[in-house]
Amino acid sequence: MNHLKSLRDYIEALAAIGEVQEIDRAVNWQLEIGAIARRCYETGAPAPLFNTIKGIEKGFRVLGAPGGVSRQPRLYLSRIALSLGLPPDSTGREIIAALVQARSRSLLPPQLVATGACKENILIGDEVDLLRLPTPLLHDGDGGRYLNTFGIIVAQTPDKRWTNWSIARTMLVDRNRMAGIIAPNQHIGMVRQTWLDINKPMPFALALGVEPFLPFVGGMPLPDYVSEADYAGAYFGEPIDVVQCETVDLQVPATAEIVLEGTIAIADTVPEGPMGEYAGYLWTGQSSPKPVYHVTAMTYRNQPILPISVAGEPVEENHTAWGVPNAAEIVYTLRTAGYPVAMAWSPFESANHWYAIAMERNWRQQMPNTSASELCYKLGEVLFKTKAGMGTPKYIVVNDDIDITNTQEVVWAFATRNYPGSKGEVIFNDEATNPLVAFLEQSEKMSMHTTKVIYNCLPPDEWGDKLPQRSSFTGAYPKDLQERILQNWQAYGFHS
Ligand SMILES: Cc1cc2nc3c(=O)[nH]c(=O)nc-3n(C[C@H](O)[C@H](O)[C@H](O)COP(=O)(O)O)c2cc1C
Ligand SMILES: [Mn+2]
Repeated sequence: MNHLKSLRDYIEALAAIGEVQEIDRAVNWQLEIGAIARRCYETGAPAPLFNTIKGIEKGFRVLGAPGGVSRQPRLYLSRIALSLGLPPDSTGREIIAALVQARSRSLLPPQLVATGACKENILIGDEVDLLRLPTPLLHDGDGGRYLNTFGIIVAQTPDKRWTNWSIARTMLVDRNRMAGIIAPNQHIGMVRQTWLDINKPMPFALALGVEPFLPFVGGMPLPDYVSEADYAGAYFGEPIDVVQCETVDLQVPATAEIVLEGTIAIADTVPEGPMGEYAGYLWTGQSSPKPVYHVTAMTYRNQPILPISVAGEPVEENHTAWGVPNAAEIVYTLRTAGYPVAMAWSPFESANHWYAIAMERNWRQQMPNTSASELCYKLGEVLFKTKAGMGTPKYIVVNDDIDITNTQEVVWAFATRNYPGSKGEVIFNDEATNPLVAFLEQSEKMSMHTTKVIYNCLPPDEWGDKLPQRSSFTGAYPKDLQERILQNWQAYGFHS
């Protein structure tokens, strides 16, 4: 495993495979950066590294699309793979396997080191000035400039037993304040509640520009009380290096580009939002009061790089750094409950509203006397009791003869194997939900409960374990003929 220990190591690894585009021409933080990054997501172009930003001091930089997908052949998932320490041409299956395997290893807490790159510049109290940072206005219609879209927020319970690292957006307010979403059913909200219970503001640290694995663990729905840093250590088989903060008793990843420290007010709020979101919509004009982050220290590397995620239509980091580890957590959760799950994946086109789950091909032998729809019901009963099943309303269960990382195959399975009505749609009413799911009714956004569905796209019970032959290149011709044709492809006159 190639553990990339800083954002700069990651950028170097991207450069080696043509996945980063340095831009020296001066760009505007007001919409131009966001629009360029958006076009990169949508065309699979390299991640843009903005070296010169108008009105911002020289050297302060922005990295767009750090977790986007690539249009290069065989490198579609390369940003995800490199972030996870895997070869750049890894498949979705290999990526999920790596994340799942690490879940059964012993947790490995981070290691406190004396200092790190994030301490090259230290500004405390009145010296803090967030307005110096190249915070972009990401979309036309956003309620403000978003400073945090890809950084890790460190939150710790007062008894210090649980340290949570997660991603939640924060909007710039002024030189020493931000405001952001703190959902009560996310761990940051649960940890904050333990501070509200003792009537104290919650200390926080926001680490921006961290080593590339950490946003993926920040987006992973690990169970309550599990510290993401400890899972990251288990994943690499070596602890993550952290350094002590200056003004709060918290620790942050040592190689972070920028660290903001402070406290989240008990009651103080300001209007936040709207912001273009991962479902692909921007609810223009809708802001709401959100807790204020008061910043008491700002430390940064020389020539700091702020990575950003420009949320919106797929594929951006919500779909990769949240969707992919969420799928791995679904596999781990269902396997731990005893179900023969081969693979799970979020078809990126679904904007995190679908997860596909592939059962081992012989699941019927492993679970005799269970119909396909009974199996779907059992899976839902497990999933919807855990955080792994909280974020998403719709699940598509297939056999592992379907490559669920290929959305074309998922759609084909849905179309040809799903029986309309109660056999094909296993409904769960009144389940806990993430309020950002696009189709929720207003009352459901408030109650954070909605209807969820498991689409039974398993081979129909009458087919049993005997699937019809697939009528395709790989399914309908002898293996030796297929190989001969592939070898001779250019000889026939085809170019690719
Ligand atoms: C790029 C990106 C942006 C995200 N933005 C938010 C956000 O603004 N609010 C939120 O609640 N979750 C957001 N998430 C999802 C959470 O990170 C995810 O649900 C994670 O599991 C939360 O951490 P926790 O499990 O420790 O609560 C985002 C994820 C990614 C990858
Ligand atoms: Mn957590």
